[in-house]
Amino acid sequence: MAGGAAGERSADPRRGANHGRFKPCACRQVQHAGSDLEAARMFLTRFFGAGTTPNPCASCQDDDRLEFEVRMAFQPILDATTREVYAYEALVRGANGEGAAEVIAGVRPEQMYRFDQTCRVQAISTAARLGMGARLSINFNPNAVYEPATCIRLTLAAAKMSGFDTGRLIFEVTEAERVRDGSHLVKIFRDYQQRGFMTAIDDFGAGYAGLNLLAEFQPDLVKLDMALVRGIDQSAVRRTIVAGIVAICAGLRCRVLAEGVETQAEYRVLRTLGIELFQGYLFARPQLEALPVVDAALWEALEAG
Ligand SMILES: [Ca+2]
Repeated sequence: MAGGAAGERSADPRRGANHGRFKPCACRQVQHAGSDLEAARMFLTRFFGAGTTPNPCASCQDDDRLEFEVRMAFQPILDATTREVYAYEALVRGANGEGAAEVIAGVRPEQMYRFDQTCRVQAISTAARLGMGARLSINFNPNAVYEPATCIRLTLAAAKMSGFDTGRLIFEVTEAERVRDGSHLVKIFRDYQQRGFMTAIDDFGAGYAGLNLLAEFQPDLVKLDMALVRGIDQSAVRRTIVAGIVAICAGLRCRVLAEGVETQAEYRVLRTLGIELFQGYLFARPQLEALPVVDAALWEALEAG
C-alpha cells in the first residue's frame, strides 16, 4: 500500500473481520493493581501467565488466550516548531514483523479484549525497553473496553512495571468506522482525560460522526485523515476543508496532526495552514521495536523549499 498511514489503518483492532462488544471485565480482586508494584507484577502474571493460572478478569475466563505473539513497531510524530519527536505511535506487528492487517485477521471476536489489552502492554513495555523519552500513542478499541476504570488496570500495571510515566501516554481511537456506542467512547475518553492521559481522535474526517464526536468531546489531538492530506498541494478543495478543521480545532484548543504525509509539497501546504504536528513516510516509516529518527537534512530541505 502506498500511503504512509494507509498501511497502518488496520492497526486498529476493530478492523478485524468480525468484532463485537465484549463481556464485562470484572476483576474486582485486583482493585489496587496500579498502586503497588507487587500487585502490578501479579496482575500482569495472571493475565499473561500460562496454564491454570486464573485470569484477572471474569470476562477473560471465557476469553481465549492469544496463540500468537504480538510485537510493536513505532512511527514518530514530529513537531515542526521544534523539529523534535512529539510522540511515537505504536503499531501492532506479528512475531515475524507481519503487518497489522495480517495480525488482526488472526484475532477471533472473543479474543478482542485480550488482544486490545495485550497490545497496550506490549506498546508500553517495548517503549520502556527502548528508552523512549517521548510520548507514546496507543491505539485502543473502545468496543473492547467494558468499564474504563476497570479495564485500564492492566495498562497501569504495565506502566508501573516498566517505569513508564503514564503522563506520557496518548490514547487514540479511530472514528473511521462506526463506534457502536458514541456515548461509551466519550465516557472512556473522559475517564482517560481525568487520569492525565492525552487523547486523540484518529482518521478525523473519514468517519461517520467526526464533528458530532468533537462536539461531545474535545481531545488533545485531532489526527487528520490521510485522504485529506494526500495531494493537498494539488487540491483547493482539500485546502479549504483542512483550513476549516484547523480553525475549528483552534477554537476548541485541540492540536491538529497531519498523518500520512508523503511529500514535501504536502508538508509545506499543511504547514502554511498552521499545522505543527506531522506523521508519515516523508519523515519516517514505522520500524519494528526501534525508534526511528528524522534526518536533520530533511528539515533543512523542507525549510529551503
Ligand atoms: Ca492510529
